Amino acid sequence: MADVKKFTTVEELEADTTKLYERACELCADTWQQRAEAQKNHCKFGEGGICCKNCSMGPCRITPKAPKGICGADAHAIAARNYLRMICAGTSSHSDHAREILHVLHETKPEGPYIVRDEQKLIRLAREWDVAVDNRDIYSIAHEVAEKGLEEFGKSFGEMRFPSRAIESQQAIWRREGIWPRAIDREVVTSLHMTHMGNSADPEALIRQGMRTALSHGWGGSMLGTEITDILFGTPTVWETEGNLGVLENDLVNIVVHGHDPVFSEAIVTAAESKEILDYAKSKNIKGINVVGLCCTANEIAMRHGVRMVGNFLQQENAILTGAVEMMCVDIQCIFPALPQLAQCFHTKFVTSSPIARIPGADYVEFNPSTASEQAKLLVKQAIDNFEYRDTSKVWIPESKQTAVVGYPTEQIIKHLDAITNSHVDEIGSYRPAVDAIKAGVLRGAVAIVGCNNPRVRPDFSHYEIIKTLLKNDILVVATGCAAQLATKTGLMRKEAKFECGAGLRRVCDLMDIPPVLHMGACVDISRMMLLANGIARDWGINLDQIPVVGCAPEWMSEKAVSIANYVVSTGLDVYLGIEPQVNGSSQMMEWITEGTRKLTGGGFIINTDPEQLVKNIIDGIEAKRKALGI
Ligand code: BF8
Ligand code: SF4
Repeated sequence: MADVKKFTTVEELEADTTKLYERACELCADTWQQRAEAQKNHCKFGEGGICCKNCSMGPCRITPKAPKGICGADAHAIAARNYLRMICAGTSSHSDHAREILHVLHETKPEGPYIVRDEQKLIRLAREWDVAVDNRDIYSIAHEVAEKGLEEFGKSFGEMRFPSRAIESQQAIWRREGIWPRAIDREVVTSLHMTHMGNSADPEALIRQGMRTALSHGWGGSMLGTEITDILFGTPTVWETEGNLGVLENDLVNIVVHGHDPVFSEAIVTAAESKEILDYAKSKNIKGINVVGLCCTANEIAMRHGVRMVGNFLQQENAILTGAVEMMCVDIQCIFPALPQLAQCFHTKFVTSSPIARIPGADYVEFNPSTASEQAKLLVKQAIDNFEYRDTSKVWIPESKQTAVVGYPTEQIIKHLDAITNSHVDEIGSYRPAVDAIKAGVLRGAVAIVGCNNPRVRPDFSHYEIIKTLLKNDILVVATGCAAQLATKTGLMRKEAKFECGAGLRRVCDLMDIPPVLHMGACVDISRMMLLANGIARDWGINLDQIPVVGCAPEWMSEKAVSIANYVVSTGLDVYLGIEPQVNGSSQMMEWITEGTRKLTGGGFIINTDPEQLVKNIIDGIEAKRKALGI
């Protein structure tokens, strides 16, 4: 049993990964480490964003000798178009996820399998959207809200609703700059149209459309995903849980749920707890079923059920390599296509469930919300049946795990703030005590640490170093996604992590009874962070670009991250990146992403691939904002 008093260092995490990697080599399994080595001489055109294959006259690659594509597009046009396409893919991923969830809300009924769990939130949203609520059945309200939500994707006229949740000064900026999104699908389609051969070649126009598309994600698709998930499965609350590979159990049936869509993972969790399944397990002499989460699915079910988190993105193969996983069930996004083949080295069953993520070699069980319970029970039974095929000679589960306190959506943060001041609580609540703490300097500011891990840099190292340094400097951290999981598995999400903090932050943790790294959920929940920042600016009475609150994605890798970073800067907040976006083949695009957007909304990127320097940049940035406010 690991000593939970101490933190788990990145070196200790790496020792487990190395041991599992060596076992993979012995078993002839193919892993990301080998593939990253084989891919290490990355294409410079790709890195710079200056390869265009938008038509079959190309591909055209920009060099000093060939500064233009056949059509005449230069490096700036090509890099900007490629960048906008990345934003589209990111926006589409989270938004399509939300669309699926809205359809589930539309199918809710009192007898289930999916029901309305947070009626208050549903009513609040219905009122916000002018849906009648008085003397009405809750499911009838839910279905109309779902329809209204689905309209946000493709409405023919008008514009999106959630941006009007922002403070007025921010809304005015979006209006002034012409980037208030109209509808999610419309912004994505417009972007793809603009980037088709023979259309936009002006980086400014492409960047502005990127911001508008990204806003349809952050203040649209993502926010819908979060709100509707809360309505369906409950708004998260505080849970004690555990994280890292050590949550796999030697004597239990281990099921890993991996991906993002909680509609699937919730059904598996519920099935594994049902009497029918527990009786079935007993009949097979099985001691119990251990469902654990991986990637963002882990965040979703940890903060609603306390389900333990086995790891983040680059640990997905490690989980299988323990040899102790009976079944890995995946839904959508961030799933390595390498997994089915790896699973074949063991007894592990690998199940895909979504037509969005079809992977050769997997068992495909298309998940249908109307038959969710039966399907989930069948899968859990298959995992139980598979236990007897576990080859104990191939099993090695690292011991390392840490406890963590998770589940701090804005509602929970407000509750903790209210508890200290006994302040007036209206429906929205107030961040006033947090604002006062920042003004007084007890807290210097807050940083949202988000995103993936990435073999381009030492995985997890930047997250760990940056979070620890911020805490020492009295800067509160809020975290989502794989960054949140790093905090979980190292122990930084325990309340005891206050001993890593400066005196001011430690006092805040004591007063509020919180850990210094607040778990806000999955990446889709970065929308919660937007509302948090918005609430702070509102209660402070200043603009969003003035508050000492910033975002940081030290090890990002996905197109979702590109889009997220863009909606955050479009919301006026700076974003600190540890990985350079693929536009450096264009000086104009580098200027646009670092300085250009700042002139439009007040937010921009600060890029530094050295984590030690990056955290210095963050602290300097926060102190500069404080100075500008005269505090
Ligand atoms: O959406 S942090 S690796 S798991 S992309 Fe993926 Fe990145 Fe993890 Fe969640 Ni977010
Ligand atoms: Fe080349 Fe222009 Fe075609 Fe791109 S759109 S491949 S730059 S000709």
